[in-house]
Amino acid sequence: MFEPRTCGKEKTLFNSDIIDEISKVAEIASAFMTSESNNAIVLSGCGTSGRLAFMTARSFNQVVPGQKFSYTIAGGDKALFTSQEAPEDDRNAGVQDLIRVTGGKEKVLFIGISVGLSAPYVAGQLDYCMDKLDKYTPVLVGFNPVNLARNIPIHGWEKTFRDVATRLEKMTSQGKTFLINPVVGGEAITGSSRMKGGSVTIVILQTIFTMALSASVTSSNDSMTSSEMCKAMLETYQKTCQLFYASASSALSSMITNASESFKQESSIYNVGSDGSAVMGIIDATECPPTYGATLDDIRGFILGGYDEFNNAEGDIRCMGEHFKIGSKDLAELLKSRGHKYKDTIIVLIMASSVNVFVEISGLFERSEKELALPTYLTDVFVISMDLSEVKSSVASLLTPSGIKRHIDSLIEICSKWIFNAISTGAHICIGKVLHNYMVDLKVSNRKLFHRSIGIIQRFCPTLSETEATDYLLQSIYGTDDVELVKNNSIQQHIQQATPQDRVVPTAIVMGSKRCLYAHACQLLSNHHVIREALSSIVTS
Ligand code: F1P
Repeated sequence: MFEPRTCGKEKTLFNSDIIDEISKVAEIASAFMTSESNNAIVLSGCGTSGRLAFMTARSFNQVVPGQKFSYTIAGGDKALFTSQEAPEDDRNAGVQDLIRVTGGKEKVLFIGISVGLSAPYVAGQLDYCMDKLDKYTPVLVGFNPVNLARNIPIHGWEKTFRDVATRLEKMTSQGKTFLINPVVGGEAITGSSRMKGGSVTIVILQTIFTMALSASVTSSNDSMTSSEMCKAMLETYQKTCQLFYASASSALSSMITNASESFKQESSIYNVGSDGSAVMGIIDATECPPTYGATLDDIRGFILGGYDEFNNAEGDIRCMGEHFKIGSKDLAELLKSRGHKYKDTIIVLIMASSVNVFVEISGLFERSEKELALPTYLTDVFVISMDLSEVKSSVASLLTPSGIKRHIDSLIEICSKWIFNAISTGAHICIGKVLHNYMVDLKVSNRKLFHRSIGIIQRFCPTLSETEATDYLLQSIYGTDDVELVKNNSIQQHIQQATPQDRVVPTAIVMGSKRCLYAHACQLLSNHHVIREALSSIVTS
């Protein structure tokens, strides 16, 4: 994540060109944040990237007057709690959402985030902004070189993401747009861009706006350029990351064990916290269904204060269903309604001090009549003690007091992300959802995931051509042995059919490796509860 300045010929986060680009965007953001005119800063993305756009807009609206920040996320606020992968493919929806939030604004700083440089929703928005540079200043944040941006057709459009990124790269060289695309290295779980990709997204966004918040200090500080300040800020994340893993590893491993025990006993994990840490817990829970084929009940997130604290654009949307209830009171109700057979893990993040102590409490608990309020039923207490005072003093002279506070909050939020991500990832690995670092039981719920699934099938069935792997995927999606019946359906139809289904990719892998019929593959898989064991034994036997 925080690699040296170059990786091969690619630029990493600490490369001076990347630092300069972040600094330039921070200067523009600062002008937007202090201007009295009717302008806006809009952050946008799909899935995790959209949720982090929301999170950043939420945090900075708390400290910057005038509610300057807004966000768009494919699928709307529903996507903050339940994965809405299909709207990611809709570049028109992206444009319409952008027009809606920027109507009546004079100038807009638009930051489009797509970790893999792939989301059509964001591509549409960036292209629209590039056509209207008198109003919009577009910035693309992602973690691929432009030549590796997605080059697959976007439904109903003649451009691909790569075309849009190439156009933006050209305009960036003319100083009209901005491109922040360091290479951050492969994800530990292939394709799980919520991990490193998500973390570096936060690092970049928070650095931009915290620097902007403190621009008055930079301009009065003759001894330091804004690029030097940016580098110093990035180093505080690097240092925090080192401190975090040095202090948290053993506690994390116990928490992962607790959480996986819950899963093994068909029980759930509940992430709870306050403010930004709680938002991280909710985001973490939301990502598990598309990443691991988890159910919406397997992991859920809750925030103290519910929607009043969450501050999303559409407000209280609990009327959409059970999984949109996010308050700690909702959790208390839920726990009351669950029977004694459940062995849920509740992870409550509590900050003992905002600067140097970071406490985590988790409990694999047994229920009793008294267990109605947090945190009486917590059983295991894990203390992760980190001294951030050195980190704080390294930025003390660079930031305003509100900048320092925001920066420390941001460091705590990123540590919260690492805790929640480690537990949910670790627990899913323990129950066999990952094979050779591939999340083999993913949902085939949008174009990107459709193409990724074909790659995963080929990875485990190396003798299959791309066409054969696609055929097996289609047979699995439609539950048929006659691919000719479904081959001519559109990718959109394939995705619609696949989205509600379980074990689509594992079934296709078994069919491909055994060259067997659909029913036989299902029967072979049904003999195993754990996908990793099933595939290891079936595919290698
Ligand atoms: C957006 C995203 C991911 C999600 C899944 C589907 O990716 O929603 O957040 O985990 O891979 O795509 P990106 O546009 O940020 O690359």
